[in-house]
Amino acid sequence: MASVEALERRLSEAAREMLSPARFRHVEGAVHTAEDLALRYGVDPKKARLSAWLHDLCKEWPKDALQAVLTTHHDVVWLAYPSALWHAPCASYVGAQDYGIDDILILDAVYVHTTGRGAMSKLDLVLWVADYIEPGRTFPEVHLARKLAFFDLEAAFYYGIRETLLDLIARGFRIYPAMWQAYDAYRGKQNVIDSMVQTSVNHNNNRHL
Ligand code: DGI
Ligand code: FE
Ligand code: FE
Repeated sequence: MASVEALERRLSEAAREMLSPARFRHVEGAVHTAEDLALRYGVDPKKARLSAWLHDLCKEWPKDALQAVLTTHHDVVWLAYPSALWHAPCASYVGAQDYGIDDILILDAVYVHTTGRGAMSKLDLVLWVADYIEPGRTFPEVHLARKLAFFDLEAAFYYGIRETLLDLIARGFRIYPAMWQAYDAYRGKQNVIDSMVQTSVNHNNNRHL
């Protein structure tokens, strides 16, 4: 692998070229948040930054280009699921092929950054959660997710995957199997979410005493 600094420069330039300004800002936000989470949880911050620069590189590629990458790598299961998911495995293959990334932790984190999986590495969790809570995200659930993220990373991931699943199910979308596995594997974290919610409720009530 080339020097980390050179690789980071190449990836950030590629992201600037391939992505709309708004999406590029999302990626920059994810890079900073991933680094913060990595430092908090003992993950290599350089790997966190590289995986975040790479994660959405293929997000705006045309469908046929994404399909070609997946077909070349004999990874066609994705094609039966919505094309919104394809950019994640594609960015992983492109990272290896075009940018010489050979670190399996980085490539895997990028591969699973949309769906998650049953057994998430710490870097998988850092990237998934950073993508969900980076400063540009404005959906209502993001506030609790941000509180959880620096307290219990797995709980933050579980909260995010559960909210995303609920939303997708409500809209009738097909669910990629790894996402169900992620939900099952981290369900035990529900109690952390419940106590965080309870703490916030108590805190707000006490303010009015
Ligand atoms: O690329 P980003 O917008 O930063 O975020 P992302 O890669 O996490 O999510 C891309 C979209 O994919 C998002 O709208 C949620 C959706 N998604 C995640 N898992 C599944 C899914 N859509 C379907 N239909 N099925 C899934 O399993
Ligand atoms: Fe993405
Ligand atoms: Fe993203």
